[in-house]
Amino acid sequence: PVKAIIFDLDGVLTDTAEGHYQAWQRLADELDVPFDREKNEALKGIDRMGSLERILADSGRTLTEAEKQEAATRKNGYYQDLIARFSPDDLFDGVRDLLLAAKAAGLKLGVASASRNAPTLLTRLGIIDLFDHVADAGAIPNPKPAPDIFLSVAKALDVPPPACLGVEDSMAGITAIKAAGMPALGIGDPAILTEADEVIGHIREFRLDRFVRPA
Ligand code: B16
Ligand code: MG
Repeated sequence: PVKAIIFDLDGVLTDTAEGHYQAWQRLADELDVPFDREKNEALKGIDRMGSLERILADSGRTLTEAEKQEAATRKNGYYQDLIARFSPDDLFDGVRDLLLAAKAAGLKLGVASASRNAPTLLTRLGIIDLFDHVADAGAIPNPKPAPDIFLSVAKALDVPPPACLGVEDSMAGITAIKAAGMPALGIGDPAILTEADEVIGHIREFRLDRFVRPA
């Protein structure tokens, strides 16, 4: 039985996946390198510098280390402008009730987001206090699709990985969850999230009673 739920943030609890896409698209246009929504799909869950490196690799364009740092910082500025006005209204439907119901059922709750903006965003969304642990993305050795971030949250929650349900919207994230030895619930398109144990279209379709025993 599931004793903890470890949530991804962007694209699972709120619609920042679109904000990340728009910020990368703007940067790519400025750098004059090809980018589109399809390429963006493979960047979901990938950390900031890893994402930039993939965009550049696809284009054959090379930047110096200093130029890369500048470009990544510029993208983050565009992204932060987009999330500056986020409030509890920006939570996806059903998220708050789901978190409260999971806590009432005695589950531990964690966040495994690759985003260095995660704590700020969770605070703006008004839900940071509902989590027992939020991963510090900057302190995780290997980024998604490596299992490290999910394993570190499981450890902090003191729950064995097989009893942690991982919830993700990205291919890299589902791979990370499975590599951590956890059941994976995908949010999105089953044709894309093929490694997930189960896929639902939206977090509002999450049925807690499927994973926990009734009290
Ligand atoms: P930042 P998640 C990920 O968050 C996003 O999916 C990904 O698009 C982004 O590049 C990454 O965070 C890093 O975010 O630039 O804010 O540090 O889906 O793991 O919650
Ligand atoms: Mg995500």
